[in-house]
Amino acid sequence: MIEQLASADALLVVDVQNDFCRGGALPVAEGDQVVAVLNRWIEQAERTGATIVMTRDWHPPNHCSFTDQGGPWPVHCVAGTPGAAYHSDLRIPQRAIYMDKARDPDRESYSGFDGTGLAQRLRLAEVERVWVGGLALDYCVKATVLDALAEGFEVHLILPATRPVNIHPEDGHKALDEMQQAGATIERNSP
Ligand code: VGL
Ligand code: ZN
Repeated sequence: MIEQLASADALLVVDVQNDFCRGGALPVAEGDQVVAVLNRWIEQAERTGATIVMTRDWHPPNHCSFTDQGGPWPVHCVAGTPGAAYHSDLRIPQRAIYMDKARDPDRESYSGFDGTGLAQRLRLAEVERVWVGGLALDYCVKATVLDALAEGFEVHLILPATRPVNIHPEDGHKALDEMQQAGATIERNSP
């Protein structure tokens, strides 16, 4: 891991939900494996007073991203359903910014920063660096990392804490390249 998370750090836990894990509607290969890694980061953030942000993909039943609405994805993460719940082994911190996103039926939204006011909240908390993990690397994690950079944060992607959907086999690698080009640091090691 890094030296130690501190109060100027935020941990962003992106969409660790049943539908993106084994047996879910839009499963990411090895998606479950991010849980144990992220739990260790969450515990450290709780201990050190770092800001924790927990996001969920939280769609209405008629969301435009669903194939039956002409979109690219099977029905997934419908608000309030078991598939939209956090993975049952994920540590749910008492003190965190909880954020449910992509709730507008007519708009796709992959980034935790998109229309949520998250950047402002992090600035109010005097956050300078963000550490990002979760699902999926090539969609919501990538979009969140790129927006965090655009908002001026120092961004670290925790590689062992994320997995790609890989609709195309190289998508995960391309996403990493893109994030690195944009200024993110890829952390290949993690407790
Ligand atoms: C996501 C596809 C569709 C994600 C959300 O969380 O990465 N991917 N909706
Ligand atoms: Zn979605």
